[in-house]
Amino acid sequence: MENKALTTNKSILAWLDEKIELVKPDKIVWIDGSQEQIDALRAEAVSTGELTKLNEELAPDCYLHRTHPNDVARVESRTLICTPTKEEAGPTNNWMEPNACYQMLYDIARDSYKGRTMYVIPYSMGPVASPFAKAGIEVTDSIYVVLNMCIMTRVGKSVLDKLGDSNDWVRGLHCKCDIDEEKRYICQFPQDNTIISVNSGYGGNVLLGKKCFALRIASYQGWKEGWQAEHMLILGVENPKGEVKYICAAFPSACGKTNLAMLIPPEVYREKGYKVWCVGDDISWIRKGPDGRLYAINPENGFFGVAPGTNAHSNPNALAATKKGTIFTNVALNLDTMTAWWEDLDNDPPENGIDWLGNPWNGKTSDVKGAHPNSRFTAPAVNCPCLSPEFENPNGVPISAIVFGGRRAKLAPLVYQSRDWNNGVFVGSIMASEKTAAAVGKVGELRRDPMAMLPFCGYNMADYWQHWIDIGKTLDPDKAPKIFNVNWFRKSDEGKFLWPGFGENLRVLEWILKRCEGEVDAKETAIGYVPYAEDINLSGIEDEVSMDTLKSILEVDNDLWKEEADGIGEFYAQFGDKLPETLKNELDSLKASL
Ligand code: GTP
Ligand code: SPV
Ligand code: MN
Repeated sequence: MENKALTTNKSILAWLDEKIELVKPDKIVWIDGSQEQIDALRAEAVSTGELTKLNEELAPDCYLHRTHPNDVARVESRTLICTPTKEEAGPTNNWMEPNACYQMLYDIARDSYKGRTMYVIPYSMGPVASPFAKAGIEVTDSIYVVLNMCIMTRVGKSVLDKLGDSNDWVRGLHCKCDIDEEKRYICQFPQDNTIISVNSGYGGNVLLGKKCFALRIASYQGWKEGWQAEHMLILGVENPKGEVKYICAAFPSACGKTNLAMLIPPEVYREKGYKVWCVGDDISWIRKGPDGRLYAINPENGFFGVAPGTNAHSNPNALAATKKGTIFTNVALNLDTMTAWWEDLDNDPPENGIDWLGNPWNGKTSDVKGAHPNSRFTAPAVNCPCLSPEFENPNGVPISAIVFGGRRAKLAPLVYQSRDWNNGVFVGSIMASEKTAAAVGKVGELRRDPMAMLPFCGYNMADYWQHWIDIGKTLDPDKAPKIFNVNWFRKSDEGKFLWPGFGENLRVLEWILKRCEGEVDAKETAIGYVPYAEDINLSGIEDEVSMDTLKSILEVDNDLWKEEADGIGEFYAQFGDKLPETLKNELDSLKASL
């Protein structure tokens, strides 16, 4: 199905010629995003076994894919930021000198498309017509990547038409090679607008529009251009008067963004007329609008969500989003119904199944998991029943509150508010969270993950913090979003979650929005403003959460926080002189108040 180039843009064609010369594909296919082309690619992938077609009646246009067992999550240890100097990448990124890195990658990629097809995907991050939107070209030898990109981004000729002859587009080269984990590299070259990913076929490593572009490259672009790319969901809370207020929230990978973004209000809220609208579940691009407020768009067009734990109670909207046109990666397959299954989907695992490794699997008797803990669905945003009417708004939505949060069994209270913008930047910078299956490594270990951006910041984290502080200086304090921190994951000494979470988190969002409107008082503590327990609405969950439990998870334990402050000091120390003075002062004043 070889076809003609979709553009005459010289910078694109010249770059492509070089890449063709390097990887030597048998043929070249430009992706126009048309339904006919997508159908043909699906059929081809099914014929080679790359995809398994699911039950057309129960799961129309849905497919299953299994990646190599050594290739099931992002690999942070092999993700590099290639800036001319190591200092530009900073102490929290892996770094390699760009020329040496290009040489290494070219040696790996050379001739790797022999016998394969090169797919050229022109895509836009953001609605094509949006002034926030940015174009990219991803070249890949994987149909799975093409089909995922067609869900996750806006693909096709309109992107190229908008770009015209411009050189302002992000270059992305993906080569599956042999899925050799010893030669797997995910490399960003921020100064060159370039991404090269080799020897992986998994999600965040290969859907180059997502973490590589929309966060690592875009965070760098935002720094240079005066805006921000963040690992944040965007949701709208509609009150009974029909007013909608928008919140951005940054939680580390697999810490509840998709769940919060699509939450269904508890019954007591639904009865009053509250609604929640999802604008995005993973990435926000944020900039100041003409009225001086911050506006956010979701640069993506779909959801690459964690499957395990998604069910009719925890997240019915996400589940509904996966009912058609969805690609499931590394979940279990029910051979009797030809549908996808994962842990906690329901209490009825397949007897006659195949697990994520491709082995026969009886979910009723087996004690191994059917789906990988980081198995995912790729679902079109339009499928989501609570998708915001503002989803396609080219100018984005105005942000009232920014919320940081992590997974912490102890210490961090259910919610607290920072004193002002700079104190809020401090609160984001000291985030810590227990590691999850979203990245290769030990699950459960606590680590610092500032603004949930540790794996995604395309430049020195100290410069990134200074950028946050500088953005704050441009905002009128009355118009700047208020900054909060939440923790849904406090546990009892027996290891039980103390807060019910999920839909019930709206109770905390309500307090946050009331604070933004100055409608509720708060208690000042050493770390910031904490709710009075009576101000968190427990109506309908009194049996689940006693007043004592609520008080315990709102408590600020100064002794524990003193230890924490020492840990923050150690973390900050690696940034040396680059640590913004503002953050050093914030830490000093935290220590003083403790
Ligand atoms: P990425 O897509 O990796 O960036 O992750 P995400 O932040 O969108 O994570 P997601 O919403 O998919 O959450 C993943 C995990 O968090 C699942 O195991 C959920 O069950 C769990 N989770 C989400 N919200 C809550 C909550 O409010 N309370 C508790 N206890 N668990 C939650
Ligand atoms: C994350 O890990 O934060 C994700 C999934 O959202 S991935 O696209 O693989 O990065
Ligand atoms: Mn994410």
